[in-house]
Amino acid sequence: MDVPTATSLNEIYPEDAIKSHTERWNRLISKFKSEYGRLPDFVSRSPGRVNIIGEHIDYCLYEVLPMAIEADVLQAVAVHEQEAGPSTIRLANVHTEKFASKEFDIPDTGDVEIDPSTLEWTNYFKSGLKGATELLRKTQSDFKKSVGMDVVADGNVPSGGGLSSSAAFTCTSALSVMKANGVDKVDKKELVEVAIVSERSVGVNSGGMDQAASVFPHRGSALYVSFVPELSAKNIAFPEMKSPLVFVIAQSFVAADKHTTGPVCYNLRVVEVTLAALVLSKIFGLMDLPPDASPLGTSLRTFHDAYFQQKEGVKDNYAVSKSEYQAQLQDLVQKVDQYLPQDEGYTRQQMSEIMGMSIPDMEEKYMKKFPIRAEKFKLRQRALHVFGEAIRVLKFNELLSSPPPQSEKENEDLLKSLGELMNDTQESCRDLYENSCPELDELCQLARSAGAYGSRLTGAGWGGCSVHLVPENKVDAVRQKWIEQYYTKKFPDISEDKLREAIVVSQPGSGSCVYSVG
Ligand code: NG1
Ligand code: MG
Repeated sequence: MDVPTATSLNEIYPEDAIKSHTERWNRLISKFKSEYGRLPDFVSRSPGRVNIIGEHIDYCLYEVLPMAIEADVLQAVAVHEQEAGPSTIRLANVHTEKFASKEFDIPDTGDVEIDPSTLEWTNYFKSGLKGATELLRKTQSDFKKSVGMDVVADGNVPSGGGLSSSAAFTCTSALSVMKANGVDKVDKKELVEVAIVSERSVGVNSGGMDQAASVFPHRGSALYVSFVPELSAKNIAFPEMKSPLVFVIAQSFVAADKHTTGPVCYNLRVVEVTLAALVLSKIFGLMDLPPDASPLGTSLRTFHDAYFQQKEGVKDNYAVSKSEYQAQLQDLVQKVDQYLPQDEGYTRQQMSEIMGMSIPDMEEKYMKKFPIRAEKFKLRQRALHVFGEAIRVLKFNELLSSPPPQSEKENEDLLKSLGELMNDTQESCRDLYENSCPELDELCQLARSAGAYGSRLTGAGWGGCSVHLVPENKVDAVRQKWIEQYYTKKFPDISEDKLREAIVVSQPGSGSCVYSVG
């Protein structure tokens, strides 16, 4: 399955949005001309995403259900003639005020340095470049380094807001580099795999949901993403319904700073769930878990499959039926409840004793790439969230994939059931995974009180965005409530523009593509 080539914006955006995107694309091309004195060879694009359900479980290798949004990252690219010596990459951005132009050389080795301690927009280009280079080396034996390129980027996915501007940027960059180096047919799965690994070099041990959601989707569908036995994605068309599914995204305008150390830290959660997998596998006397594609090489999913294969004699746990799989997860929730009883968390000492691994070895293996300061690790709560959330994704997908409702009552029931699952996720994020914040809780509360079926944070949390399933005829009421009770209270000087940016009704958008210019 290759990344599609578009020849008109109609193939990318919904009809009512073509006009504003045409203006954007024109601005991008003029900026390119004024910056480099020529037309680009092509434009690559990849969208942001909103995660409908399945939070913080992608890096545990459990299925997730995001959808692409319309907002995206565009890169207009002109390819340099191949010459001896270093290749030069020139990067400019339509939003010069925020993102200053940069230029760097790719040395003869072909490898660029990325300093994850600086939060620099061009790092995300470099990470896409790095990933694409590695892939090109694998597929073309004589490939050494990328050609030079002139690039102008434009993104309208809000950054730091849980809509995955970073993955949109990394995917677009990797796509640009592959295209610039003569790969005409870029395989979607390869692109996603490259972008997942690349993004980890920028400072977060992330899972693969965002990159999959940026590349694979078809317009009008949510995406059911699986990570085992290998990465795969299934487009789930929204059912035809009298009262359709309407997802509203609301920003909290609390900047989510995932990079900070301390308890509000993405990387700490990744360490906690990895250690939970190791501790559980020791408790159940499993043989060593095979390494997997999760950020630290061991995941709850791998523990899960090993448990049922080694203890219960299941031959191939990927092949069990959906209901069996759900029952297993339910069983694991009970196991955690029983075998990981400590509410206050586990110390390094305790974990090292259970795992039979010295503290320095444990730190070297799991806490070195991104140092962790925490003293207690809440294995119980984190594992309970992960297994519970994996069940909710299964249930949500089952509801979406069942035959469309035939009566108003069925329609209403379906929306309510979907909403309840979203509400349960929010509760679990707030209480077990502790990745919500008072502002996100408040946005959810307000939406529900104005008629939303379900409300939850989306993305990493600790700020950023929330997503709400809202009856079509209540969207205005919900919006009004937020404006009165949240936005204008918290930000008395908020502008009309900012408010428009804050609340967006989102239809599922289409994934990455390349547009040939001229
Ligand atoms: P955000 O913060 O929304 O980009 C992050 C991770 C995802 C996933 C979610 C939580 C990155 C690039 N992405 O998303 O992989 O783990 O948090 O579900 O960090
Ligand atoms: Mg991100």
